[in-house]
Amino acid sequence: MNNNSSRWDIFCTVVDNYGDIGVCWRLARQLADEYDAEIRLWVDNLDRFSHLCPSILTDVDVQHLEGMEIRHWRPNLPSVDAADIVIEAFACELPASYVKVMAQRKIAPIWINLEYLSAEEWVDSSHLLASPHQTYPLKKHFFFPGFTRTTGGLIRERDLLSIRSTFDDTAADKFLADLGLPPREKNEICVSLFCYDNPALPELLQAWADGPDRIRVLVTPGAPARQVSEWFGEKFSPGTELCKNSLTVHALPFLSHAGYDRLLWVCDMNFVRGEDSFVRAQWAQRPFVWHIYPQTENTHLVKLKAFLTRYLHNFPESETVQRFWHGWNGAGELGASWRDFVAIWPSLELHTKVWVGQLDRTRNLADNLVRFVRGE
Ligand code: TRH
Repeated sequence: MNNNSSRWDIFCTVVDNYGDIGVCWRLARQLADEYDAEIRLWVDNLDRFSHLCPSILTDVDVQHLEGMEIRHWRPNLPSVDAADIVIEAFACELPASYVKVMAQRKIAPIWINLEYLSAEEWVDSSHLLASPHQTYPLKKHFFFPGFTRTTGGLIRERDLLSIRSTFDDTAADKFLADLGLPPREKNEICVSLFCYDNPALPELLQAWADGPDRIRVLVTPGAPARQVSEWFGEKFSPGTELCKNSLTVHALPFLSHAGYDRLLWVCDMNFVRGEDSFVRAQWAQRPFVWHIYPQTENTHLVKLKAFLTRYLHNFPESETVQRFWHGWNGAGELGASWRDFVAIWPSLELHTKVWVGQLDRTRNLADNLVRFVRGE
């Protein structure tokens, strides 16, 4: 960034799970690493943050990490000055005292509300809309991540795709060995599993166990590991391996962001969820299946459909993907659709690479934010 002195405050509340802090942490690091931004990251739940970043101290109010200042965001914010750029992640609502300080600055900060990711069409026309504050001479801008050039784009670090392209079989086997896992074998399908509690999972485990293909499933902790444990009727903690007919499952520990990326690169297919893992699965350039964050009144199914429409544009076997993804999201039978889905794996992989090539041509979220701040 030209104006190296730009100071950014990023405010993040952890609503649930890992996505809110996952996105904020990733974005903060990229802005600091690639744009020399001076970052102060405010997080209301350091315990959750420490899952993603074990070096976070959970009992201090101020700490410095990777060139950033991390603040525990408590109900009573200490008196601080306002930054040049203020990001309120996912409408988390800034403390009133902080907004007042923003208004007292000679030059008003650039105030951005970073929104959730959606592929719906209205996002393009809502991106960068502004709303004036009711009391102060401040304006909040709505910044929408997205899949087109007229949105804020997706988080993608500058070197991500080149690092991904040099990740070869040797690197993959080393990654697996470091996790205590056997190397990949040619005649088996390797799958990573990260999802919410999913009523369709037992049916899929059964299809995997009964099917003709050998399947190795690398299971992330939390809901997926719990469900796999129930299905087998066995304890399933990190390091455990369980088998049933064609199916072998391994329980993983919670990985770092870099480790989780590599997991996605190692596997032939990735089951992902929420927002951030869903985006990372795309950068992995492998077929993936999205368990979308469930919302009331099935709003999430509209978002699911919007994404599928974009992703599967011009893909001749789109119906097979639609059927499997809808079944996985409780909007249809999963039934025999696994067999059909796995049968189109080679063409879906090629299609996913083309899709990622297209996404890569849209600028990434951090870059778009910086350009917006510079007025470009
Ligand atoms: O955890 P998520 O479901 O998060 C969210 C929240 O539910 C949030 O409230 C919702 O609004 C949002 O989704 C859409 O899924 P997500 O977004 O994929 O975040 C998971 C994060 O955890 C992501 O940054 C990847 C990271 N992760 C690791 O770093 N290591 C791991 O081993 C795993 C399994 C995940």
